[in-house]
Amino acid sequence: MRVLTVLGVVALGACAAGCAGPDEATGGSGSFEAPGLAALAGQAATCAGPREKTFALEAREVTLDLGMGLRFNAWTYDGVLPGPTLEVCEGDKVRITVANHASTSHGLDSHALRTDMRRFGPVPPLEILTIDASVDTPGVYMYHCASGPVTDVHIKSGLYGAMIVYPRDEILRPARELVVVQSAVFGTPDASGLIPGTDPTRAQKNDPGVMMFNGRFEHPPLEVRPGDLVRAYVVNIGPGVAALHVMGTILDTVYDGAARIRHVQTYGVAAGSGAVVEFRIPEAGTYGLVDHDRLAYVPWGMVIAFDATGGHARAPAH
Ligand SMILES: [Cu+2]
Repeated sequence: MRVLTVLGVVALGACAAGCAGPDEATGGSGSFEAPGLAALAGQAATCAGPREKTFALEAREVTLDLGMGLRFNAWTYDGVLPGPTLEVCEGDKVRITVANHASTSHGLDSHALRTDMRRFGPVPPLEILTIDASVDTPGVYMYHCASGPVTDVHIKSGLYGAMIVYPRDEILRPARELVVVQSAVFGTPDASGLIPGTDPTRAQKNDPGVMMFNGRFEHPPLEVRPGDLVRAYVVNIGPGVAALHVMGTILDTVYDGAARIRHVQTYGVAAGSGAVVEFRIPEAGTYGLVDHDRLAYVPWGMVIAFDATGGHARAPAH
């Protein structure tokens, strides 16, 4: 297994292919684009779109490359870990379908919905679950498999993702945006680096083999400039509380439900919850988003680096 250090990660320096160009940086907005990072449509495009939105997901069993020489026999939505980010706007009507192409029953429970939980399934293999509901509360929410008493193992096997409900009337500040989904793998790799599936005993004890952001152990540094505002839509699948911290700065604003919390060094996001966090890049340098209670996993890549070493002057007031 290839092990990186914090400095090793942030010292990668030059931005990997797919990072935003210089014209998009300072004072810029829009989704970061990088390998392994889901691009976002964003509030403006999502809220300008049709007020009825349909998401067709597929439950699939796939072997995923997690990076650092490890692979995982995962249960997924659409073959990716985490599942696709579902972007909707406050007041939208939403239809979510899950076509079950896996070998056991699966469903879908989105925390953004207020509806009879029995509508979340599960459905057996080869059947399609359909959920119709509306979304009325802005925020970033967890969605996950719903399969009765065995839901825990299904979630821990990879059936989870983030759903963003953008506010319709409150226009968000221009920012560079990304989704951060924190989760874990509850298994042990074999000699070839394959984690053959979820170990039910470890799952029951909430004893992860390794934890990760966005279903991967490797994250290319994201290019930013001093003065940039970064907005992270954070969902914690679990286990435990994610102690969200950005090394080198202070969280400017945390949106947690209806609350607006200012100037926080570290913010706790419970398992099964989400928060939208904003921070400004104060000066040229490198910054790292971590779970401050899980720094032990940094050598396994559990850090997202922001690279502002492009040599630009310190930004004015922020
Ligand atoms: Cu399931």
